[in-house]
Amino acid sequence: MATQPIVGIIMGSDSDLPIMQQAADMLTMFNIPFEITIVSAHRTPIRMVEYAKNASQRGLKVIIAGAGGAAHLPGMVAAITSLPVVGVPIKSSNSVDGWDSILSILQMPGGVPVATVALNGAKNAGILAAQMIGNHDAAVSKAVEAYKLQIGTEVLEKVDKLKANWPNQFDQ
Ligand code: RP5
Repeated sequence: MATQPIVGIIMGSDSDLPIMQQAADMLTMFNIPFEITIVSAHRTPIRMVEYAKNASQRGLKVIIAGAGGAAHLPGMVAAITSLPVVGVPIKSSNSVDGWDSILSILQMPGGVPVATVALNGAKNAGILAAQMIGNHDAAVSKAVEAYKLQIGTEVLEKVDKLKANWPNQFDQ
């Protein structure tokens, strides 16, 4: 039996998938059930409205929305649902330099927040969603804590490697 998804990952196009996959990978790592699909603000506007309207009732707790160029999907979804929306700006084929995607998602009017991560920052979107879920789920919270310790340990291992190669250039 499939587990009820609690995070919804949506993107404007299948061309966003290589980036959005990184959010899915993090949720998988934290053992959080999620769904993933394509919802386009411009090409399937009615589907977008329906998705946003029904998301909470279907049991979702967080929505991660990615889009590029004139990236209206995260903001429009946030306008409709009361769930937290994490926005992922994507440097897509129709994006001039990425700033168009960033600003379309970031510069929301007061009252309609979108938690915007870095350009192509779907990995952090997955982690941020996990942290939100972790507020009410001790196992997820522990998994996020363990992950943070692990990335710190990885840095310290790199410090040791550098130190081994440059023994006289290190004072820490
Ligand atoms: C946006 O347009 C999508 O989110 C995607 O980032 C971009 C390009 O879409 P395709 O032309 O590759 O389908 O709406």
